[in-house]
Amino acid sequence: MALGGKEDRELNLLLEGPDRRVGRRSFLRTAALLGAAGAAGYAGGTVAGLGRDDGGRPAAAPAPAAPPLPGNRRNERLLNIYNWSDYIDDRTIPLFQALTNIRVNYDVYSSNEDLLAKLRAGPTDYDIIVPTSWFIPTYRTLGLIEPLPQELIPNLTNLDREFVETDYDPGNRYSIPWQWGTTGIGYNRRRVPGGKVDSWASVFEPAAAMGGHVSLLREVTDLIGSVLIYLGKSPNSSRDADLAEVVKLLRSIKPRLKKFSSDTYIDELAAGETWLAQGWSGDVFQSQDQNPDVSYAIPEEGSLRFVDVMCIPKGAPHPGNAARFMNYVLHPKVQARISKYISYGTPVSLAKPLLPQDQLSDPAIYPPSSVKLSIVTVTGAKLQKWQAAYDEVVTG
Ligand code: N2P
Repeated sequence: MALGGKEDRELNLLLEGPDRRVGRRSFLRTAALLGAAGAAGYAGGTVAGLGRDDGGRPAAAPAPAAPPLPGNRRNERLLNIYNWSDYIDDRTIPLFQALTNIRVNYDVYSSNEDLLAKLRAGPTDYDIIVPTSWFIPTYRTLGLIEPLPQELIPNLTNLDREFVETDYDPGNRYSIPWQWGTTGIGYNRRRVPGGKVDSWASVFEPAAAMGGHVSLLREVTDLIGSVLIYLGKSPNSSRDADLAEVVKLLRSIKPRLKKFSSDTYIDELAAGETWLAQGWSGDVFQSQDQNPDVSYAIPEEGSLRFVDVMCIPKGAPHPGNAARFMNYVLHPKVQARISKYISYGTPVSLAKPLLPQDQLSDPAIYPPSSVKLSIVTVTGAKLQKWQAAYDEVVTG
């Protein structure tokens, strides 16, 4: 039975169950439609360079003043989100917009380096960014993020303890987890030797027959960290000799690679153009949804585990609206909807009863503690060294 009042309406919206997963292309279509609806239906202007729907048109005449929302620097019912590509379902933004009458501009990137470079280049209008947790000390040192208005985020209490008691941001003063995952290998079972992959050797010393069908991540930390693990070094090494070995190995295999990619590999794996891709767990499952020959492996040498976290850039125009979105995302039903769709791990265990059993029991999504997973930390001189090693290989 449909419920009536405002609170009931909010409940109805939250209660909408996890939706089916649809491909990224359908999401983009949905987003375009929503953009049009947003432009017609919501108060507030447009944000240069951020809107997916302004298309260069002049901003519409201001709508009649809506009651101000506390906590913002600009009195606008707007929220500018900058998140990873392929990292959200197709319902969360529309439902949040309908629930709050806050219009969302949603923009995407596909590597921490791209995100950090954009933030370092000067002020942006983003209200939420989602770097990987191991970059938080760097963002703090550079003064690029501000404390969260926790009083507007009561659902913080839903977070699992391990995502609260962290070394990068104890107590979530600056960051709230979005989702977490692992780095591994997506592969096409019909194409790889023996139909199975269990070692980093498959991508870091690919068989000649795989030539032109292998891709590696366009992401400094994952690329350098995983090769260090493969070489038997510490995944956190910044020793010059270790990094020289990493560069040597990657340079030697570069002619066999199709490309470095941290986004297009999803479709390329699905299309059967790429047979082996270093990739992130949920991304590979999204590929598998389109092509059942695709599998995901966490190599036996071990790998990396990451948590991507929502932060508010310093001086953001709408920190209050950012907090309202963070609070919404921490609701178990919303967590379940996102997690089900993108196949990454949720930091809110209360969402787990709402997830399909096959996802919960999949060791590739929720790996048992026996799987060797490391967390890297990248700050200061080490970040520069890793970046230099990466540049030598990827751009050199
Ligand atoms: C989403 C990839 C996010 C994981 N496509 C990388 N931290």
